[in-house]
Amino acid sequence: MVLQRVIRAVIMGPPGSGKGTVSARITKSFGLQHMSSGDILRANIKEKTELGLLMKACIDQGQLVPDDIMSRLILNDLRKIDNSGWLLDGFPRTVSQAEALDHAFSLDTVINLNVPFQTIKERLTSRWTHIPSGRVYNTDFNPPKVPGLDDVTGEPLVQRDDDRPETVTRRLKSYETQTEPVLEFYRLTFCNTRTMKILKKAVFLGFSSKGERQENIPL
Ligand code: G5P
Ligand code: MG
Repeated sequence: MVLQRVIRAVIMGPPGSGKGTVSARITKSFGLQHMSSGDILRANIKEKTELGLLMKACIDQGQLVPDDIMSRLILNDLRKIDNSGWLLDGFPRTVSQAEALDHAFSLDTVINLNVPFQTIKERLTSRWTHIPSGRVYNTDFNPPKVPGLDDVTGEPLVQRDDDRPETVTRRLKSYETQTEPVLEFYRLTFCNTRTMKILKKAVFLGFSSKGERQENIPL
């Protein structure tokens, strides 16, 4: 029996940077489950669940959903697919969410999409979405086969309520103030893990943790 390694990863980047688009490609290539916090919230809004009704105004105004609600929602869903590899898109978005995830699961990697804000604004004005599946199109970059219709189901595509220019500006602002610090959180977390690996290897090879030759140890 071949044991497959379970990969757990996060994809980050400003609103409209291409997280959904890139995730679809990565999850297909690596056989991972794609979990998008935004898609989960939009499905709740569409189904008019209690959560969806409560959160709609928040999302439409470009504000973040409260941390405790979001962390509980995503961590519960992740526990249900505990044995599978997954790629998280849109979560965590604050340091508090990153800490909650860190307590529950250990990550293999964090991918960051770095796209200039002006490019994002242009992309979002021409984005069309199939809400039930989360599939995204762009009239310039990847248009649907039939204009206005989803390639798989043939159902109508819509423009997201939070893609209005003034809401996009608010989402980008919230990204700068609340989500960019998460990148620093991961830089420090991964840097510490890497340091621990170096130290463990140093001890294994007979070097002291302060040994001068640490830089020679292959990582
Ligand atoms: P979402 O749904 O997580 P955002 O704002 O993080 O929303 P969004 O808008 O879904 O991110 P994306 O997934 O990063 O963007 O980008 P995309 O849809 O794949 O691509 C954007 C466009 O660019 C598309 O038209 C695509 O075709 C095109 N494109 C992609 N790649 C390229 C490329 O390489 N070249 C070109 N030319 N075009 C390309 O969250 C929504 C709301 O839910 C709440 C918040 O209110 C949030 O605002 N929320 C949370 N609140 C609190 N905590 C959380 N963890 C939350 N998660 C969601
Ligand atoms: Mg998305």
